[in-house]
Amino acid sequence: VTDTIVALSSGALPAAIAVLRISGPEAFAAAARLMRDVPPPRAARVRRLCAEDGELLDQALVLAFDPPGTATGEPLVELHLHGAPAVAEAVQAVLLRHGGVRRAEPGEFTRRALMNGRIALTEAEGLADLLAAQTEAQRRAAMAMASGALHRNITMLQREVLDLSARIEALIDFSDEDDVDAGNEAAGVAAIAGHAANLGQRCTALAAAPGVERLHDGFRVVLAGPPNAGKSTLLNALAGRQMAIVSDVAGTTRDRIEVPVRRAGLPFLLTDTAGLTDRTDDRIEAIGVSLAEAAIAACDVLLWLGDDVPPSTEGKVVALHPRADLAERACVPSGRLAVAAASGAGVDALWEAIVGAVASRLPPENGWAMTGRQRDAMRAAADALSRAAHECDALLIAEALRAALRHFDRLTGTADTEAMLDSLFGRFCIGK
Ligand SMILES: Nc1nc2c(ncn2[C@@H]2O[C@H](COP(=O)(O)OP(=O)(O)OP(=O)(O)O)[C@@H](O)[C@H]2O)c(=O)[nH]1
Ligand SMILES: [Mg+2]
Repeated sequence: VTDTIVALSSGALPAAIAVLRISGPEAFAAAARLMRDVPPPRAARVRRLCAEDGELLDQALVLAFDPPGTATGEPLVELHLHGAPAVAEAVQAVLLRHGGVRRAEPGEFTRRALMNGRIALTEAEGLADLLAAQTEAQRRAAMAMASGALHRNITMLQREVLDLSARIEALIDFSDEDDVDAGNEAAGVAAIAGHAANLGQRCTALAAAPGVERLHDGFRVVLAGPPNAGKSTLLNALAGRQMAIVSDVAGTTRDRIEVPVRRAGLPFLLTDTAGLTDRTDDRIEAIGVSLAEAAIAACDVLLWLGDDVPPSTEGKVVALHPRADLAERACVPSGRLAVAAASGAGVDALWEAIVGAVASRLPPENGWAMTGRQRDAMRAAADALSRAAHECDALLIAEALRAALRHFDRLTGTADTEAMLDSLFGRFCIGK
């Protein structure tokens, strides 16, 4: 038997309104303990909510929804209470005294929506990201995911692979019969392999969607260069606050200093590093240098403050001409962006360059970002399809296509594992 669950679905109290949600087979009966009569489905009514002894607890707007067309797919009642913590607690206490009613676990409403086919797994994942979204780019990517854009793409691929599967199974069945023309069969297999190759390419393209990791953790912008180049001064200017110590002593910065900053609706993680030098006999500075080298290796954007050639990195390099306010540095070499962090000159232009450097790694307008799990499953499907494309044996093609379908099932949640769902819904708040 399914429990009936209750939780506050609105934000922290006190607030103007508190929305209490009740979902499950006993939702209507539990709500009836509080009021004279539960309003008819989908009609908003004001009701006096009373405890069992008749004490008035609140006047509330009550909404009842009958299945299957509800958010959870179950009988659902919403009580829009006045947002005082004591009121919400007293009303919940009455509901919890009803048999079969308990408090909801985090994300349990959404989990039921998934179980009852009200939303797809990728949409639930998008919803989890949406709740955690802190920047505009995160919000847009999560919204696209929550609205099912990825799911629609997967469903389309799934249909085409199923169709190929059916065709290859038919070929296998017929090849048992003696009068089948071997040339025709080979042509049929080749056509199916060609189509599988095309589907595999489409999966690879989908798997190339940007990762949500960057949208969550921020693009890694690393400031590096020789000692005393002005890295820490520039970090402070970019962050708009005093984060790192500045001094004319070479080797001031030893630790990596990380500052999360939002700019143009994007999250960035700025990292100040120790000045790169091989002429130090200070053990601690040497450790700082190796930390700096590691940061450079893992960056998305390198801001290079040295006058020599920047180190080659995986990320984009923005070569700077720092301390441009000094008379002896008035001449800006070509290909260098002049900044004078001490006065703030050039800092806005530098931000533009940084945002431009990460633009290509952003989800397209209304595009979604993929989680690592989704990308793995999509890549595995692409691999299975390319296996099918390179195979001449009908039986092996059929097997590869079945493998691709299993990976799609993992993506859409039809072949869900409990552990994955637990970790997903653990990210939700209670009442969601
Ligand atoms: N005139 C001028 N001086 C600057 C500017 N930026 C930094 N400085 C000076 O340069 C010196 C070194 O600055 P820092 O920001 O500490 O340099 P750093 O690269 O972090 O140095 P380390 O941490 O030792 O590697 C300080 O005396 C700063 O005041 C600038 O834009 N203009
Ligand atoms: Mg420094």
